[in-house]
Order: sequence, then C-alpha cells, then structure tokens
Amino acid sequence: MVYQKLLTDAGFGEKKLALLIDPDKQAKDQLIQLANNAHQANVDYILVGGSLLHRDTFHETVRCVKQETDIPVLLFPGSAWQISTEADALLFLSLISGRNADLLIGQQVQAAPLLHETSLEVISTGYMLVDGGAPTTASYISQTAPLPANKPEIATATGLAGKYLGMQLLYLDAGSGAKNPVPHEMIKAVRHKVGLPLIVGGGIRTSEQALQTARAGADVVVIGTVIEQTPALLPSITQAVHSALHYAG
Ligand code: 1GP
Repeated sequence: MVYQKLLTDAGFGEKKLALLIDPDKQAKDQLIQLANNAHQANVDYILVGGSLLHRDTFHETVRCVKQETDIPVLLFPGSAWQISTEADALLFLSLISGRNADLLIGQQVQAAPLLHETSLEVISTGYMLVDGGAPTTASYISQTAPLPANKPEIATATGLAGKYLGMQLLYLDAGSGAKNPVPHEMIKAVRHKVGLPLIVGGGIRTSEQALQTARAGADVVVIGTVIEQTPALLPSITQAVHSALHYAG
C-alpha cells in the first residue's frame, strides 16, 4: 500500500522525491526517456495530472510510465475525470486553502462512485496552494486565493483543519513553475504542528532548494518544470533529497 509506505518512511525521516509528469508536455518518445531516467535516478514516485490539460493523453501517459518503470504512479488529478485504474494510488485532493466549493467537495462527489468501482488506493489529501510570487495556472484555474507565503500560522490552521476532517496527507504547493517555492518556515510549522506526512512542491529548481525543502520537513519533494527544461538535473536533485535523511527532526 502506497500510504502505509509513505507513513513508515516519514516516520523514519526518509525523504522521497516525486517527479511530476504533465501529460501535455512531452511526446511519447520523450516520455519513455523520462520514465527511464527516473528509474535510473532512483526517483521514488511519479505524479501524473494537472490543473489544465490541453491534450487527451492522460491515460496513455499513465500506461506508458507503468510499462517503462516500477516506480509507483500517484494520480494528482486536476478534476474528476483524471482517474486511471492503471495507477498505484490517487491523491484524493480537496483544495482546503481555497473557498471554491467545487474543488473542496464537488469534483470529489463526481469521482467517488467511479473510484468505488476500482481497486485504486485512495489517499485523502489536504491540498494547499501557497503564494509563489506570481499567479500560477493552479491559482488561476481554481479561482482561489493562495495562502499568503509569510503567514505560516494560516497554513498551520488550515492543515490542522484538514487533519481534524480526517485527511491522511497534506500537500503544500506553490504551483507549477512558481517564482518562489514554499517558504521553509511554513514547511517547518506545518510539519511540526500538524504531524501528517507532507508533500511540498512548486518552483523548486535546484538541488540546494530541494535539499532545504526536505530538511525543513517535507517528506516528499515534488519537481516538474525544472526537469522538463533540464532533464539532466534529475539524478542530482533526487540524490540531494535522499541525503536529507540525517537531518530528520
Ligand atoms: C506543481 O508541485 C508541482 O503542482 C511541481 O511544481 O513544476 O514548479 O516543479 P514545478
């Protein structure tokens, strides 16, 4: 089970790297190459999904990644139709930083009966968008205001509310291609106070940023855009995240 493993690894302070694959962004041969690179770099998870997809390649992307690697594929759905039974688990996201009812509970109601018919592992995830210095596709499409980056106490209150609502996991996201990643102070505060396993992503471009994100308390660090631009960075960023183990709190 993906969640059990995630929980155990987080308990031991083992830091993990997730590569976000946007189904829109690459041709099939590039995708095969990327999946193989991820395997060689010891990437721990592959996330597939996005808040705005332009092409009908979602299912094909999941299938292709599953064929090429044994890295667990976690769905990171932008809407109810981004469900593939070929994935290992689905992050059942509720956008708890926002006040858009459709993304808090509407899409989830549409997806639930479909999920019930599958054996897909469903992981209840409190999803929080954080201001990354400029509007992102996620903030625009979701029509929500992100959490202010300099207000860790709002992030903590939101994360705690998610925990009390029964969520199993939190995801702090500055949004794909964000100018600034999620501040370390916020990561620290949320991880320490809420105590749920924590995924952090958005705007991470260097090994140093990935390392500091993991050291601040992220259990899983997500990178996407930087690898689309510079695939050769994947091994060093993955290694940096894995090396943060000794700094576990
Ligand atoms: C976005 O957290 C992910 O949802 C990854 O962001 O593409 O900026 O790495 P980047």
